Amino acid sequence: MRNNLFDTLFNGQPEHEPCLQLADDSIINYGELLLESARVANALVALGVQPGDRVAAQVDKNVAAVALYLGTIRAGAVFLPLNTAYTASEVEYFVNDARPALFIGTTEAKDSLLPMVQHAKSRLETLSPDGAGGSWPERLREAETEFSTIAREADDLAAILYTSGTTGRAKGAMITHDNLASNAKMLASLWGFHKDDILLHALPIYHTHGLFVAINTVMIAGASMRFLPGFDAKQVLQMLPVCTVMMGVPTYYSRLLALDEFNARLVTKMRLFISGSAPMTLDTHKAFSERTGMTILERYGMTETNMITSNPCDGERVPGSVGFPLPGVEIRITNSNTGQVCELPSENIGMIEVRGPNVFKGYWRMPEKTAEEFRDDGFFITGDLGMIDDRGYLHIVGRDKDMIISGGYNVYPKEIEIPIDKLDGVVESAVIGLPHKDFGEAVIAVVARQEDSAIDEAGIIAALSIELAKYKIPKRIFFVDELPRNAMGKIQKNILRDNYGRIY
Ligand code: MCA
Ligand code: AMP
Repeated sequence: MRNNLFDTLFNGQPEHEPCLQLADDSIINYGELLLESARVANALVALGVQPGDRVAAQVDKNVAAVALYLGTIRAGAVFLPLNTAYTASEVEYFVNDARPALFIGTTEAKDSLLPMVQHAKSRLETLSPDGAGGSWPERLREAETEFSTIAREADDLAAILYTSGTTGRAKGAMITHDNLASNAKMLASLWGFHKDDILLHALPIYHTHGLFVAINTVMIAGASMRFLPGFDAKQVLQMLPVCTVMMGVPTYYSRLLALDEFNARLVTKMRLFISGSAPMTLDTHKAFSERTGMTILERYGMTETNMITSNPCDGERVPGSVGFPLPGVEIRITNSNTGQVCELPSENIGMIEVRGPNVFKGYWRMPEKTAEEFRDDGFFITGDLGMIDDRGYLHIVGRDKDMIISGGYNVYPKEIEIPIDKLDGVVESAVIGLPHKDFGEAVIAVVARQEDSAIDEAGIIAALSIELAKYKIPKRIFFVDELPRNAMGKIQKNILRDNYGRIY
């Protein structure tokens, strides 16, 4: 198949119909996005960006960022979005690993970005928080508004999204045009998206959830979005009455429920609330149904696989379950020790594995890591533990990977343990996730320090803040004389979780 994702998304959309409606009520219609994405594609070509080259973007959420995504795809280049919370040292790793031909960063970060971007022989352009200022809009002003979209093969790369790993070293998930096109088509149909739908979009757009699940699904259906700069519960309350669908991480829903003003009257136009990226508690599900009379639809996905399963739109949505595999997607449960496939239907708990057009091509320049995470028959090993009940609903019951999900963001303990262990006065550390009312799980560090060391919680947090994004910084640090180990010498994080789980 030769078809650029861009053409799939824009196929037949009436140009005068709205696509984005901003918080100030201004509307960007499909036609304008078509022109803006052409400008972006032309500007990229003028800078020498070739099909297959990476275009990295660490920018705020605005219309220019959406056009940058669409224009990059249109030019056949590979979009590489980066969380604006990443520090310069985190970004340096991505730049050196991905070697983007172009890096678009915020105007504020220009001075810290320029040396590393130049060192990687890349080029820096800047974009202001509102998307109107910086060197990038200057370039776009000179660009033509027509562009003949570059044809791509189904398995050509459309995007690389970095995802942290157990070793603390982030891996670039290579996502193809067909991965995204097939998932968007499937989700739009499964969730019944139509052109009159208005999605309340409060998610960040540098991860799968806000970028692909939200934007691609809306666009392929010719629907529109209320495009908010971020999640602000009060602002969301004001927008709910004019929207028909909302997507969010569980924290969004628990924050809404914390507001007394959130009630059924505000959601009379809403037809669907979707949650994912992290487990939603039964309490939140229940409180939400009681307050609104609606059941949240929970779905399950990963950066590497896009969306894997979803509860039905028409049919029973089972709280605590993530539903059925999307059409065309296969899942199975295997024994996490032996890899043997569990017979279905089965209530055995094991590793969730997935195969289908949604599953990524592999990790960027990490063939061994890619091979480790795929079975010979093409199934991808998710690292999530689950079981399929006798009605075919998948339930996620835990994780085989040592990962914490805080407010929908994944954090791997190693990323934090490595910099803590490097500090003077620290013997070793263990990072764990503990239940947290707002973020679902919170990052907590337990540190064994040298006897004479004066290092304290504030000192460690200050040191980490230079290196790590804020959401990875431990919410608390506890000190111990030594960390508990088993007979094999492995730190027993379960004991730490039990000890501190009670007092957090
Ligand atoms: C902000 N902080 C956090 C988080 N977010 N700490 C831990 N976990 C977080 N997620 C820090 C802030 O920097 C701040 O630090 C303090 O916590 C309180 O900030 P607050 O104002 O409450 O935060 P916020 O700006 O309101 O952000 C919270 C948020 C945000 C709205 C829940 O984290 C968010 O939008 N999360 C969505 C993540 C997401 O899109 N995930 C999808 C990944 P200080 O006090 O020191 O300043 S894609 C995925 O997972 C797969 C594919 C899937 O299935 O979807
Ligand atoms: P990411 O690496 O950011 O793509 O996050 C993917 C991980 O988020 C999955 O491997 C799951 O552990 C988790 N996840 C996503 N959706 C759900 C959900 N509905 N329930 C529980 N965990 C989820």
